[in-house]
Amino acid sequence: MSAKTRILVPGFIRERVLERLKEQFDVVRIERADPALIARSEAAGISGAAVSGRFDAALIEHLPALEIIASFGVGYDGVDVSAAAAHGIAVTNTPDVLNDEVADTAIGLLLNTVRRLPQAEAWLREGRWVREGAFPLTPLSLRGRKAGIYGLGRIGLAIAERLKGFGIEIAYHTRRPRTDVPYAYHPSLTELAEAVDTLIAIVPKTTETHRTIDAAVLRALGPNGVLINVGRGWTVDEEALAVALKDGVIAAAGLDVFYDEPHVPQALLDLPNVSLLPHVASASVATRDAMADLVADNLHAWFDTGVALTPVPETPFTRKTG
Ligand code: A2R
Repeated sequence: MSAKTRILVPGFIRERVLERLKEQFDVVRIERADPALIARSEAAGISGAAVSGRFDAALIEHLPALEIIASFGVGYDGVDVSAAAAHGIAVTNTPDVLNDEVADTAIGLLLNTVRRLPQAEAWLREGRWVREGAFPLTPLSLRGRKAGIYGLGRIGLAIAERLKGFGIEIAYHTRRPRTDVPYAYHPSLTELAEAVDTLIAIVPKTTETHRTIDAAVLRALGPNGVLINVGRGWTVDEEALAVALKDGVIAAAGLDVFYDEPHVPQALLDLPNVSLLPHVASASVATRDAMADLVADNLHAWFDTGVALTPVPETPFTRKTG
């Protein structure tokens, strides 16, 4: 019998991924994605990898027989995709299966932020309803809001679908306008922020999106403005945001993602007009199971059929055999 294909799994990954991989492969575990943790002789026998988090060029270059890296999550900024592409290695992510969960969370975070629902619940739990009476009326409401979606991709579209149900007007900014949606397109983020009062960010972490939500964009959003971010913390200038929230440049923000997770700037923690979540947008058992299955299914498909299910656009490779 021929030896089983060997799959490297560095660092933490959902147990379900490991269970699914063991159906067909030999799984090689290392504590973290560090080439020093795998001897050259063993590295030479690794054909695939599954990862949740970082996989850098040094590790890629340490694995001469590596064909594919299956990354957990739709954002694959932790994997050095240019290094992978340069070596002809396919990279896969887990798109689509999390769209609805992330969009649901975005709407929940928007409601929490605008209607201050977490603060209202704390008011009840702290006995203040009994002692002091009704929770104060919220100055903000969803009624009459205009939403601007920064990144109208798979998840952005699912958010737009939900916002339609709330009777909210929708506009968007992407690099290229879409031809398949009725929403107003704005060629720059600042123009979008000027046109709306509710900015929802759901763009990937790339060199182009770094701290693009800055002081100027927040000024354009205006004093009734609400910022929601469910994409990457990388996209927001957090210092400028804290100042804008403190000085009333915008009204409120709801954030599920941060620049240096799990660290949240004290300046944001100190503010009453920001709703903060610990990066939970896709974090239900059902959705994380679906993501885990897609990681494993990509590896199974690659080694069974030579074609990955969800390769990222930078690595549209098929398997070279023989
Ligand atoms: O720019 P386009 O036309 O490629 O549209 C994409 C947009 N986008 C940008 N918009 C403005 N400026 C940029 N520099 C820029 N780069 C990308 O973001 C597209 O509308 C959207 C990304 O959509 P998808 O690739 O379908 O990603 P998905 O599945 O919606 O997930 C978005 C992100 C992930 O990358 C994770 O970082 C996060 O959500 O969980």
